[in-house]
Amino acid sequence: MSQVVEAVVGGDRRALARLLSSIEAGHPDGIVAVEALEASSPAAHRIGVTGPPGAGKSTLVSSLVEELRKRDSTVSILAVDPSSPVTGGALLGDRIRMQDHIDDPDVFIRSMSSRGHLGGLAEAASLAIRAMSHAGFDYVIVETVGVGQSEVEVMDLVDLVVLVLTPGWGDQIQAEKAGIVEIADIFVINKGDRPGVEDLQLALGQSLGDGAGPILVTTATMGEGVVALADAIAEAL
Ligand SMILES: Nc1nc2c(ncn2[C@@H]2O[C@H](COP(=O)(O)OP(=O)(O)OP(=O)(O)O)[C@@H](O)[C@H]2O)c(=O)[nH]1
Ligand SMILES: [Mg+2]
Repeated sequence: MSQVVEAVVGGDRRALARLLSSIEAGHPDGIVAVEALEASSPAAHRIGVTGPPGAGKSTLVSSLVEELRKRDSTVSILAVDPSSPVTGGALLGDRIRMQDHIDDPDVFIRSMSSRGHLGGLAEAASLAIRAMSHAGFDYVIVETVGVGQSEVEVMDLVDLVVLVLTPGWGDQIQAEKAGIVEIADIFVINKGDRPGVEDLQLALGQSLGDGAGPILVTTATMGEGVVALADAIAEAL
């Protein structure tokens, strides 16, 4: 086993951070290390969290991490291209929201932007997710912005997809039928403190039909509904 792999398996977070940097830079050593990691360490549960810009994904992930930590699980988070047109450079916002966990050695946070990825973001994200999945964490949470095809690509790499929507998204849901909605396992209506929750519940129920995953309501800023979300995730896994 190479020194890098040994260090990452041994829980050395700086070694993991360095490995992710070399993956981002497209260094060929990255894939070699990832393959060695996969051969030597068990896989984490991989959860994708996606949805339109500003839906409250990062806030929800932060609350979810808090709940998972209460359940003694270790978590790593990959925020893929977190700078959305609505909140504009939410990378900083993400950091602030994740601040609660910054001193926790059992929570690892990494961001990856689409800028400067010649080989494509999905490819780098894929390797990063594989590396993080075999670095000794119980969960890897991947946050992506949007409901389009590139999100579907990234969400192909996780075990379970949580789609976060907000009241007012009822009409768009009809139009998005072929996108991420089809591959989501759990639906979250966040900003449950806002009007229009019932309308979206109805629209989602109608457009999804029977056999779709649960539709939950959360208010991420208050941590409301997050216990139920963690339960639904555990059940779906
Ligand atoms: N009223 C209300 N606001 C919320 C809730 N959850 C998040 N917000 C707010 O919505 C804004 C966006 O939250 P983020 O968590 O950054 O949303 P995001 O989906 O990660 O945003 P991007 O990554 O930029 O797409 C912030 O101002 C949050 O405080 C909620 O449940 N209710
Ligand atoms: Mg975010």
